[in-house]
Amino acid sequence: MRSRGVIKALGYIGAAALGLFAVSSVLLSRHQESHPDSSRGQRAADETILKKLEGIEQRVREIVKTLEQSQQRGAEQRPKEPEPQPQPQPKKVLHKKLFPNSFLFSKWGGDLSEEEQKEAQQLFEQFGYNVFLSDRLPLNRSLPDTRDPKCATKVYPKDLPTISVVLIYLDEALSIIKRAIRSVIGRTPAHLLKEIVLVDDHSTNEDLSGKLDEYIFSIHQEKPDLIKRVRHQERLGLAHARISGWEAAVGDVVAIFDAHIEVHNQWAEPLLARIKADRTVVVSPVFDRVNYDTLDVTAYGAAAHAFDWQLWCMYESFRPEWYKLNDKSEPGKSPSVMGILVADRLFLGEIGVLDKGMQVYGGENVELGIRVWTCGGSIEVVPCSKIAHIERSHKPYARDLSVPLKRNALRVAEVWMDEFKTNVLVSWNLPLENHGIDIGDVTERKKLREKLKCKPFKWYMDNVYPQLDTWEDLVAYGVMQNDLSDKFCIDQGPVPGSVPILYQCHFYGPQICYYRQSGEIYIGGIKSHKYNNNRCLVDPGEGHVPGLHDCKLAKEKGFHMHWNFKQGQAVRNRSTKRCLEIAQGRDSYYQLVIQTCSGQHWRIQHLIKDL
Ligand SMILES: *[C@@H]1O[C@H](CO)[C@@H](O)[C@H](O)[C@H]1NC(C)=O
Ligand SMILES: *[C@@H]1O[C@H](CO)[C@@H](O)[C@H](O)[C@H]1NC(C)=O
Ligand SMILES: [Mn+2]
Repeated sequence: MRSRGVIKALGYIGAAALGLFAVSSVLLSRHQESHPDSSRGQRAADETILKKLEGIEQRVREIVKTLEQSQQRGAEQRPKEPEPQPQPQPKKVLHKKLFPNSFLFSKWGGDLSEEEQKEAQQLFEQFGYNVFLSDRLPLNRSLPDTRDPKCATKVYPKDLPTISVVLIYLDEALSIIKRAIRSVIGRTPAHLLKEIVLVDDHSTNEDLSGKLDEYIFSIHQEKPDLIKRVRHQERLGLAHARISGWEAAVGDVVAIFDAHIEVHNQWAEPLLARIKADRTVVVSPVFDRVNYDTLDVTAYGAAAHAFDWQLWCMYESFRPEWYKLNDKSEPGKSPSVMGILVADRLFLGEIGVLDKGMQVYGGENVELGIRVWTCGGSIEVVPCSKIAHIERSHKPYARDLSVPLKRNALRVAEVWMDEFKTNVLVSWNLPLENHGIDIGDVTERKKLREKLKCKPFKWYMDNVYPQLDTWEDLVAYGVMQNDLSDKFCIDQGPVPGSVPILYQCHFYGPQICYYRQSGEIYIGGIKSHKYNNNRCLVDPGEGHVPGLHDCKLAKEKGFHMHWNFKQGQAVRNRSTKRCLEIAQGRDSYYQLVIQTCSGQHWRIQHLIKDL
């Protein structure tokens, strides 16, 4: 009786843990933008998952222990808690922590009164960063010089192009925008700063009208007409907002930034010098991270800006040539920009600025990257130019950013990716035909591509972004279901772990499978980059438990990892004569097993080539 109760509890919590994993893996992919470099970021993400699961395991162990103890003790009295010892009175008043689980207070705010905590937490939830603290820091606070030491010794020409700085915002905190303006004025040579263009994509907080007007008025006492304003009467989305900032700008060069930034000393000169030397280069500064809770600056090294097949942006190493230079102050070529971009104003216009058909958030930066490279320009990240950028805990555009990103990514694929557009559909687990998502009208963008005589996407893959895996021999993808039970799907199973399972279908990442021409079956995702490893279904050769192992490792160890499969037929390895099947365990639930083929049939959701 007793052990059964415990097992039930375990089973239930195990399922909850799996559910949590499904959700957390989805959430994590959403935050890739924030990671300093892809591999480091991914590792950190994996570690977070591991920690979470370890935490859950620990909880399970504790619960099991408690259950056992309480059952052993039966009606016995619980041992008495030790009497609390009188504590020496601290001199400082200690306030109760009202939000012990809020990320805002994990490192900050220990000395806040309860009233202050409430205010700070409310502002944090509204804006995604510490507005309470921002309101109390000087607008002209100094920032640490995080550049490579060589940068400070560089000398730039005096006669550089002028620059218009466009700050885009949507419901940003007033003090954050003021600090951005203050830093741009204070740290850009006055003869180069043509103007600051504020673009308000229809914010709703009232601070951003009256009080911001007052601040601008005070700046105009000293620098008349330095600040221009563009206000949208309805929300147009990030791409559109950026375009309207470009349209309002008149400087030789336009810099399009988020408004939750502060520029570092000498941020503009290296960018302007690069554009003066070659007007077809679109450049990006390097962002340092401003932590959303403490507003401290964490230095980031320079890295290329890139993306995966879903078009989430991410950091990536530069091409090998950059490392051979052995000079961290030198600009590096980059497949794309992350959103912050600086370009010759007229050149940006000639190649089509940004795609006005993009909605809400995401994808427009990748579209720009591919377009610049394939239509005659290039993109560079310039290490001597640094911007401190707040990584918000959440973004205001949409609760689930994957919805607009998916739609915008399909647009990019349709216009720019030729035969590789399949990969975007595959990565979002959409069918190749009739995916049912309205991507808007793309005829103008297709015409633009023709007019500019842009190179094919294959050229971009070969020459600009060879780290991206072409997925050329992929034949099928999606969830895999067995004829005998269509409520259940193959699932990667507990993580960490190496045993795939059968689990109620939820259609999230952990259940998506990929079948390659080589006979490999991946479970729980496919990596976009050649340097990352996938996890392959393996027949361990003995016993009935299937395995799921890093494919490269499995190959080295000589595991049986090649499967014959046709739609609606068996999944089988001919040489071992065994099949992936399902069988009822002692508890009468179906389990995933490897056994002598009994004629079971599998279906995979989508086919790329006929199977
Ligand atoms: C900020 O401005 C104040 C008042 O103008 C000035 O006294 C102070 O030195 C400035 N601080 C920095 C770091 O520039
Ligand atoms: C079955 O497994 C063996 C050993 O891994 C492998 O050499 C063989 O190619 C597999 N059979 C098929 C049809 O993939
Ligand atoms: Mn941002």
